Amino acid sequence: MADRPLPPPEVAREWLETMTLIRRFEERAGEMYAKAKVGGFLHLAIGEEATIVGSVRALRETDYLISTYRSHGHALARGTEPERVMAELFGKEDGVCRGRGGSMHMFDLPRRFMGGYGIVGGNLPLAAGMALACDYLGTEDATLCQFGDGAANQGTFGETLNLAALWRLPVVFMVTNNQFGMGTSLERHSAVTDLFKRGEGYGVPGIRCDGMDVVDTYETTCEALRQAREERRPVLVEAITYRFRGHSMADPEEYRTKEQVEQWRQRDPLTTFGERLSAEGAVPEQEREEIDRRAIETVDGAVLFAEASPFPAPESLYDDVYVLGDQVQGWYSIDERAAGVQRGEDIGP
Ligand SMILES: Cc1ncc(C[n+]2csc(CCOP(=O)(O)OP(=O)(O)O)c2C)c(N)n1
Repeated sequence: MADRPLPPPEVAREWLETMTLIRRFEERAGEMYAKAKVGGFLHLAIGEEATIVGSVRALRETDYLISTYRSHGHALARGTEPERVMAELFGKEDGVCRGRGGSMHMFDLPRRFMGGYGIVGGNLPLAAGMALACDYLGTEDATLCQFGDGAANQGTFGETLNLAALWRLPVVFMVTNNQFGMGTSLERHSAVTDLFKRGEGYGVPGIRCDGMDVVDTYETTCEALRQAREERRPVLVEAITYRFRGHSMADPEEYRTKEQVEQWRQRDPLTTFGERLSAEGAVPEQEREEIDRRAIETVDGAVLFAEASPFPAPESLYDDVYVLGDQVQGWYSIDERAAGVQRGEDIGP
């Protein structure tokens, strides 16, 4: 397919800047994980930058975005400060969730980035809820819900698409088809590998985009959002992409060959877009180096910020957790500050 025309140079440059920032951020996050600065899991989206930036840039500021555990890039693209994203990875107080969420649970309410979810497919019903709220309140806001090819096999996929079509909700479901659900390839986990066709039986039309091409992803997502917003019906977009790194940091990658990875790397979205911008005179090569240098500097600053931020105080452990009353801890929690273990039945009003 012929390349779609580039957007105006200043727009294209900003896309390249954001994609570069995500790449450099993810690389450094991986290094920090290896140095045990990051606890829990860490899922990198290196290789998926065009899918992230192309789709997020199609959103209005008032639209909602919801993603998965692989969502540092989504937060960055939505405008969350890199310092606060890195501090969250470090489990520090200045993180976006005050260090309580970690890598899998980014969240930025003012920017309408509704997270970061560890449960595969768990974000689809939530997205339908957001779209229902927008509809109910009579706004023109839409929701973009991103999930992986593996998640398309979850029951929540069918349940949510059915309801969204029935209630004509303004939501775009984007399946980020990076070819694998952990160590299981698309061909091994799915009978129908044209994932964009999966919604048809539920009344959700599908379109496909090249998720390695930021321009194609942007244009396709814009059209899907337009339909969702104006025609009041959900759309399923399949973005074809690839993750260059393992599923998470602990992945021996025995399910794919080095040759396959190398083949996809030839289509590295950052390199191909950067080279195209230079070839078409939008961003000279020298300026691309400058963009890269600035991204590295920003990430350096984010690491210093995260290092300097304090860990949450131990006594804040029970802050913001679900409780049954104003003062009373839930029966399932053990309040170490209390004299005895509280199980609810012996707690007064
Ligand atoms: C309900 C549920 N089942 C299983 C898991 C374990 N798990 C974590 S990631 C993952 C693979 C999901 O793959 P995909 O949806 O393609 O997303 P990707 O990791 O490729 O971005 C699985 C099975 C989980 N987190 N939640």
